[in-house]
Amino acid sequence: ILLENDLRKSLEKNELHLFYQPQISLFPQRRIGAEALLRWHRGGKEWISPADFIPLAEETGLILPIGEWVLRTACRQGKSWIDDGYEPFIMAINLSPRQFRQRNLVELIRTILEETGYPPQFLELEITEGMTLDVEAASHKMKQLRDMGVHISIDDFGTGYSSLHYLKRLPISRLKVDRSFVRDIETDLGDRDIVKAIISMAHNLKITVIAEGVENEEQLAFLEANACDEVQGYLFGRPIPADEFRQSMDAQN
Ligand code: G
Ligand code: G
Ligand code: MN
Ligand code: NA
Repeated sequence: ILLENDLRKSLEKNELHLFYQPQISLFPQRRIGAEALLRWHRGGKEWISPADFIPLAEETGLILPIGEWVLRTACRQGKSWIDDGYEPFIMAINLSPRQFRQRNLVELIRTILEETGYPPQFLELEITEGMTLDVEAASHKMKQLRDMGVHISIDDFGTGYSSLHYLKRLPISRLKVDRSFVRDIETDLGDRDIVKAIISMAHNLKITVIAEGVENEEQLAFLEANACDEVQGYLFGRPIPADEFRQSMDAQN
């Protein structure tokens, strides 16, 4: 109860923050995007991971105003970087199942894009596998977003109801290989085979593959050798606040 009330007030008290983590293409190696990751600075004291409050936000419906804040804040931030002369890159935003199912999602996104001036072709919505069970409804919604220029990716790929059927039917730009398959990729033959299979399947469907949770050079070498397109992980950068992210862009140029 306490947590719910606190969470409800987090928005008006400006306790929610977005951190940004770089996404890197491998051929050639360069920054092509950033994932916006939500953080709650509860009471201005402790930092709480979304893993610990998104479930509550989903249950209570608070995910809708919070999710709207995330979308607006990330697009506004992305636009300000573009206005400052940085080359545009993909801004990837996580959508929870309830958010994806919300009736006015397409209109909401259209409004936020217009309001912020953020270019739709640089927006990507990450959705997790489990939420696309109703392929018809999901497909209809994704196509409307796709028609606006917005990209859709499947997050945590491999952990949910992987179905080749929906991959083929949904307009998906990217698969994000879950970091649980990347963690032991140097030693676990099963994981190596799974990652190779995901990459070749995705490429057959003309879908780009990004591997999450890349932490060391050995993992990177395996992914490069197997033609993974892109990577994200601590090896290239942790999620950091917007001002630090900007500094990291300056350092690269
Ligand atoms: O950044 P971290 O590893 O703590 O994120 C934990 C989980 O929270 C991840 O599954 C991530 O997808 C999710 N998450 C991060 N930011 C958001 C957000 O803005 N909205 C939603 N729905 N989930 C998020
Ligand atoms: O579910 P989703 O893929 O959105 O979750 C992304 C989460 O993964 C973020 O919360 C981020 O903090 C975390 N993360 C990003 N890179 C790494 C990494 O290299 N190693 C680990 N262990 N976690 C990572
Ligand atoms: Mn994600
Ligand atoms: Na993930």
